[in-house]
This record gives sequence, structure tokens and C-alpha cells, in this order.
Amino acid sequence: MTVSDGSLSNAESFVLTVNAVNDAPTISDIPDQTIYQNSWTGPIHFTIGDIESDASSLVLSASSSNPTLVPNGNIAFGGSDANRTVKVTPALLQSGTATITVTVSDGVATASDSFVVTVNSVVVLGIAQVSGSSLHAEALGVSGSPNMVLEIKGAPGTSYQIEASEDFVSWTAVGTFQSATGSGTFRDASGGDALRIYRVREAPVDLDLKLTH
Ligand SMILES: [Ca+2]
Ligand SMILES: [Ca+2]
Repeated sequence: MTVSDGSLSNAESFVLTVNAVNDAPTISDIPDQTIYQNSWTGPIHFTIGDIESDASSLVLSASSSNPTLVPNGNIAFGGSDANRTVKVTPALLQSGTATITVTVSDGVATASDSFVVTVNSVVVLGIAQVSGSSLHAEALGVSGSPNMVLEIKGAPGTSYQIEASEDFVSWTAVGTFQSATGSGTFRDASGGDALRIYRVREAPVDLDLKLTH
């Protein structure tokens, strides 16, 4: 910079330092989740980004507001670069709600998004398997609520007979379930308030039966 009165001049220089501004990273909204006891979410997809840093260098962390229901170690990340996933596995036999906060860091600044995981209780009596029979129950569930919904994950296209009992002795067919994917729900509209035990007959592969209402 030079200052002059027309005859004499005085020059001085200075250094102008421009500090780079670090913008905080970004994270997309992760929506709330509702699942059944003894199951898990997702993987739920979300995206992250940062103006200065490559998405692959961003670091994710997560915390649970209810570690009894969802221990921090049961929150798993997947994916790569900008496209990431989070999968939440609640502790066995626990139900309730937990707020999961996912934080992305560029090493200096952070951004977070939260989502509520609601885990509905289910009473599953046990798993019974009889080998060598074409008519065997692989899953059993018990409920005392009307309009019980059975969530069934079986083999694609296979027809399953759903039976209910109140004493483990006499079984009544309450309907059949069949879907192209093997997965879906069956609602037992005939159920009353009495304790009911359900079984699914046929020889499915990896049959998974859950109850809710
Ligand atoms: Ca940044
Ligand atoms: Ca959210």
C-alpha cells in the first residue's frame, strides 16, 4: 500500500491471510422406523456430503437414547462414499422407543440427523421343527389379542396353512397364506381375547413368524 502527498511517498506492505472456511458436512433425513420385537430395521439408506472433503473420508458415528433397547454397538453402518446405510438391531426381547442420532464429521465440523425406532412387543412362544415330515410346524407364536397379525417370511409361492389352538391339543385352520415373495402378513380376524397359539404348517425354508396387532 502506498500513501503519497505528491512529493514524498511512504510504502508499506502487509500480508493478507485468507483463512479457508470449513463448511459443515451434510446428512439427509433418516425417517422414523417401526419394527417388531426381535427383528431389525433396514438397512436404511441416507446420503452424506461435504464441500471440502471427499465423501469417502467422512466419519459416521451413532448414539442411542435408550441403550437398554438399542445398545450403541447394535447400530451398524454400511455403504460407501455419499451413499450410506444404517441398520439398527434392538436387544432381544426388548420393546419401546429409542432415538438414534447419526452424526457425520469431516474432522472439524459435524452434522446430525435423528430418527425414532419404535419396537412393538411380540410374544413368540418358541420354534418347533420336526424333520422328515411334510406337515410340520416350524414356528409358533402365542397371543391373547384379537385381530392378531402374523408376519410371515417363507418361501416364494408356497402355500402355508395357518392354524390356531387354545390348548396345544386341538388345532383349527384359520386360513392360508401364500405370496409370490414368500413374505407378508396374515390377519386372524377370528381370534378373540383368549390366549391363542399359532402354528404354520408345511415345510418352509427359513420360516419366520412374528405377531403383532
Ligand atoms: Ca467441511
Ligand atoms: Ca430424521
